Amino acid sequence: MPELELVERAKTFGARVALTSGGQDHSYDSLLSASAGIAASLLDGSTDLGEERVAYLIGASFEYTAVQWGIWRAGGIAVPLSLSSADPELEHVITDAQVDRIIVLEHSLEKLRPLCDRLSKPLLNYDQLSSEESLPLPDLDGERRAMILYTSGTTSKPKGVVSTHANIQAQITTLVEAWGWQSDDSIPLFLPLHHVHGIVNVMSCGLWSGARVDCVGPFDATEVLERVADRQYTVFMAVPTIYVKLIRILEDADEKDLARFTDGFAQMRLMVSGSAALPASVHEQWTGLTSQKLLERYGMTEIGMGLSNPLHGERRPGAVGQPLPGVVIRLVSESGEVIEAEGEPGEIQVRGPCVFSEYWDKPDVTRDSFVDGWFRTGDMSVLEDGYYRIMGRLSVDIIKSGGYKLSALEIEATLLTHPAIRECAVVGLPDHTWGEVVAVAVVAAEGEQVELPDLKEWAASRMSAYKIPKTLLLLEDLPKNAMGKVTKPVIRDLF
Ligand code: MLC
Ligand code: AMP
Repeated sequence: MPELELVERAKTFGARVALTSGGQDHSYDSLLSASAGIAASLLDGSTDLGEERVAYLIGASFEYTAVQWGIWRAGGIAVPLSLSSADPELEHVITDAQVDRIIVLEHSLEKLRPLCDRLSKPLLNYDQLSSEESLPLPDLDGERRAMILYTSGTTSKPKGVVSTHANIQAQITTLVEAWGWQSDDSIPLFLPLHHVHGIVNVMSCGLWSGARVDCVGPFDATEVLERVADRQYTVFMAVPTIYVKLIRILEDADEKDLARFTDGFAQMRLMVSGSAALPASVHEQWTGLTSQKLLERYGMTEIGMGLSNPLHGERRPGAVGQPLPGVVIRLVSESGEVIEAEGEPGEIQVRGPCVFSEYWDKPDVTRDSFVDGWFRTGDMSVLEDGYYRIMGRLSVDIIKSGGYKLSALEIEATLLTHPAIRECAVVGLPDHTWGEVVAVAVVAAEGEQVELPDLKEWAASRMSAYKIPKTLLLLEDLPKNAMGKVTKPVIRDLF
């Protein structure tokens, strides 16, 4: 019985370089043997992990991929943890997904030990995982659940998005086809590996194709630019914030460096932007500097990628193009009518093999997220001259900052545990670099003071840095509407 197609394909790429990590090239053969060793070690004599949830906190590296493939090959569900999470956020994922074991590299053991001890979860050291033994691995069909990614929504705490192997394969193959991935491609990986952008679009598409994925580490503009100047890459994928940050550096660079960097970008065959709206002005500035026309696409953890500008043909600034192969899209009006005409806005709803199977352990939320088999994205869009344009989200409580999706409700719930805060409302303010930045309006408790620097310090051990409010407004009362609900658009205008 064959293994996953991703793994079967890797066998045909053999000695080619799969990943560059820690200054070393690693072949597809070594990825296969390391992941088989990890699978055998996790199985520890059993024949199938039977969808056991195994979490791991590992940065982009050969080891990350070996662990992900090892869990998959042993029949488990991979639960990647975020390197930027604070302990309460890690605890939520570990307990919500009912994770049984957690894998880390040696240097992260101490960081996770207290939490794992408190939760009575075994913490495994990668170095001690590998087994030389070659065991028969279980048969996996496409419907087996493969991965849980946590994403914020309109519920307070992040929900686990469950994808099957068939979902992930569909998410990969649609992009390989649409964007012409080839085995001679080479791509830098500097995005976080607990979200689809880094995991599917960059890493898995690259490995599916026999290409080279260069694990750069957390985004460092200077490091990335030097590697680009070395003409190491054919494909580049990033969120809009990264393009804004790179533009700033290119504009300040001296003539010689500017030429090195822009030549490196100009010779690539494809540069993609997504995860948040790419302002048309940034699109045009990038073309002016590098002569590359960015390809903007639209996606979501629950569906992988849904809409894309074309590889060949017009890449329209401010638009996200058309449905990817195998993805079916419709727009639905507020009153539930399917919109047929151009120019009329509606909610994007999606069908297709790429659409996730369920929210982990949340059957009611899963049911409410679908209508007649269509997944409701909560994003508004309009079709104009054959291309979709994203207009924004239905909920004011969803914020996108630096490409991360944040729940205002989750941040509020944490801030409300601060003893000096009586009431608060979190909103996203438009920002050129970050897309949106988190801002909070606070009503202090009787006789208390709330100041931003103290609040930031207090929040640092409770939430990821990108969720921490960057702006604070003290109010006597939060503005409410006639129904007694906090009026966030009004609050946003007060900043
Ligand atoms: C960090 N900072 C922020 C911030 N994030 N300030 C405002 N808003 C934010 N969101 C501040 C820090 O506090 C710090 O401040 C300074 O910026 C540098 O922090 P950093 O963490 O070093 O930032 P940097 O490395 O530059 O991070 C930027 C980034 C990162 C763009 C590389 O945010 C990132 O990797 N984003 C990608 C997220 C992603 O992959 N999303 C995809 C989700 S999947 P100070 O004062 O301490 O210096 C999805 C589906 C799809 O969306 O369609 O793809
Ligand atoms: P996530 O839940 O992190 O996967 O984020 C998915 C959300 O990112 C979508 O629902 C959109 O709101 C947003 N998004 C992704 N790509 C784009 C894009 N090109 N333009 C605007 N918004 C986008």
